[in-house]
Amino acid sequence: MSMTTTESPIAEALDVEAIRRDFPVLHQEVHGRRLAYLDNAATTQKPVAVLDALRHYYSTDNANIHRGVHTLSQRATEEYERVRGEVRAFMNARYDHEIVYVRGATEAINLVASSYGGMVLKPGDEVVISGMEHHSNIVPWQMVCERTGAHLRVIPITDDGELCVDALADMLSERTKIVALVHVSNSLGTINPVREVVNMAHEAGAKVLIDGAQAVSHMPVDVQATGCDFYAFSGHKALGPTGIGVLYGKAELLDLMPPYQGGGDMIETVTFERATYNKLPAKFEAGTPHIAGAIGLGAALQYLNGVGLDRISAHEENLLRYAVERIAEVPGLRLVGTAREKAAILSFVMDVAHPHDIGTILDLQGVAIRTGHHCTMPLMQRYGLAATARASFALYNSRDDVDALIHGLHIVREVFH
Ligand code: C6P
Repeated sequence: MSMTTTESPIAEALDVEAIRRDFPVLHQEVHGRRLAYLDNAATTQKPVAVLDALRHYYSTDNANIHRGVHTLSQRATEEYERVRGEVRAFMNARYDHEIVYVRGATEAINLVASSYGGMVLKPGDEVVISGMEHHSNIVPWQMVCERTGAHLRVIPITDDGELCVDALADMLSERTKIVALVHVSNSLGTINPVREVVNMAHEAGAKVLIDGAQAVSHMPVDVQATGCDFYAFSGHKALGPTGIGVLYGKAELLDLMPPYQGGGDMIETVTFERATYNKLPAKFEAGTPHIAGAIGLGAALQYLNGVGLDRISAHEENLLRYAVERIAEVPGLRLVGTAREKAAILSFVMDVAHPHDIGTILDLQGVAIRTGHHCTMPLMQRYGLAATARASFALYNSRDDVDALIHGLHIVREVFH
């Protein structure tokens, strides 16, 4: 976003009040105040359509998939696979079998690090990540580097929280095998230039994984346009249930990769001597998956499509502008993360209060935010901080939520000043 005050006309078309009616959890008071839920980067709330899909599945179709000849099993299998096609369309992947169901972004990244990283990395090779990664996109790479003798290198970031693309250019070489980058930073809100990074990495012969945990449900995502090799996201941050997520991988890479886990469904034949593996995507889906979760995720993506990702993105951009403008009224408050391209996530610190105290006082005002290191400890060290307070927005947030946040922050000042 660029920080001007003009409203996008597209966003005006988004009927937030109607959207809010679809989210039952928002209609409650917390400590006697209207709930302002601003912790969407941690997890989003679920619309009735998702709750209904879960209830419907368990009430009418519940069965294990890919196994039974009976009607319920066939129905469950059909639904599970139908949603795979919906996820494919949602991300604009080429084939359904490029969509692997996983538990969430964390598992998706672990799968790629362990399977693809374990397959290609040799001593002296390099994996490149950025200075704003979530622990989920750091630790799996540390683990595979330790196993293979490869090195982990980190693209620095500017004081504003932007990726130093020039530094990346200097870093890339024939030793670089993988670049793993967050699409939208959960702590700073920075939107990274993923297409540019993919092009640069591909020129150097490296593959690229994008951690899309904070992008999906806030902006359109097109894996073919981005050109990335892998893309990871979690259902629960995109209006869907917890315990379900997606790994997109280019078919030719997934085909080459060894399985991540062994068990039922991922095999073709098994003897005590050896096993042969199933074709994609079953090769990566060992055991009974989160069938209901996949069906709930399908309902969530349908809901997002119904509202329109462009409109959601424009709405959140307007909210961010308004929030940035209003938060400047609070004395002694400093924003952490002021990149030019920024999603609706506001991290901040205050001179008078620790982030945890800010979070506690805001909670008493009905305002839910997250405080802490947000699973980005190296990033916090980069800024010399132990923690920030973070307000993160979604499609159902309105200016009333921003006003409640600002009101609460003035109370924080009164209490601690
Ligand atoms: N960030 C937050 O409050 P899982 O836990 O697998 O659903 O998502 C992990 C993850 C990966 N990448 C990014 C950029 C993320 O933001 C997250 C989760 C939450 O910021 C919980 S720490």
